[in-house]
Amino acid sequence: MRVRLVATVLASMLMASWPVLGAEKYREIEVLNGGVIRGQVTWEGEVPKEASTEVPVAAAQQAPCRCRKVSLDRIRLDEKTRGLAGTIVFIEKISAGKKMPSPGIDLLTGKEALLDQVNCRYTPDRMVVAPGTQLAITSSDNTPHNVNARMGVEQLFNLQFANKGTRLKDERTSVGNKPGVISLGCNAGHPWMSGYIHVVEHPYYTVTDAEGRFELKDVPPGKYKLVAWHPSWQPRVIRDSTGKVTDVQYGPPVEVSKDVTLEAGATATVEFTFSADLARTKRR
Ligand SMILES: [Cu+2]
Repeated sequence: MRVRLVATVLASMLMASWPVLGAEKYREIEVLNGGVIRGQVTWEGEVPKEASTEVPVAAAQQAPCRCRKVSLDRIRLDEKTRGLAGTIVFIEKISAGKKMPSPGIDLLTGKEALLDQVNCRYTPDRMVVAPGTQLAITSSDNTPHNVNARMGVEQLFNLQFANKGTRLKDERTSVGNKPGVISLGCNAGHPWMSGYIHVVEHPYYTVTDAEGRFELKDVPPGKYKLVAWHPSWQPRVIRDSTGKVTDVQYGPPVEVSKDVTLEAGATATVEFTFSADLARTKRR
């Protein structure tokens, strides 16, 4: 098992300027003898307290829910199975396989990618889309927001939402053509707001369900590296001298990878284990 922390500034800069030339482009083929890769992502040991820090919300920042506190909600655990929900699982490199959904489709749901802001959270807060996706973005909150989208050090867009129901109906916002992970944040007084959009070139991406289980179908036989990606669970909450929360700094996402060999028409099972130590010991 290999572990790495991604999204360091240096790596992001390198990726941002790395030429795509020479990279093998994904080919769509008819998968006749495909197999299934399935498994579960589980959490081992204690859940760090920071993962569910409750951030007090000042009156002026409150959404229609009038919530006084917002949980950072970084670890979504099924108590019974210890399964970790919301982990994105994907094949790292694959040259050919099933059809890639059109730009604009969220690969995790199979539906149109629509980003909403609900009770001062991005909904959904994890998406996977094709390059060239024109994203629909709206706000259901009766409070000002902005969606500040960055890939590494590059700002892709920064949209203002003055009030409830602000829907860019006919307008769409491009996620660009560069593969990578876009992080979303709000600078309008909601520093805990956090979301991630993976821009990807092949369709073998999925997300773990409430019990941490995942399944990738129609995978051509072969040897692959399977990756489990989590947005990290140890935020730093910054307060001013009066105790008011001024910033929430999330750590770099955590990736765990495993090698898997899939025979034609077979099912391969891969189990991932995440734990608090993973980020602490492997941080660089
Ligand atoms: Cu906001």
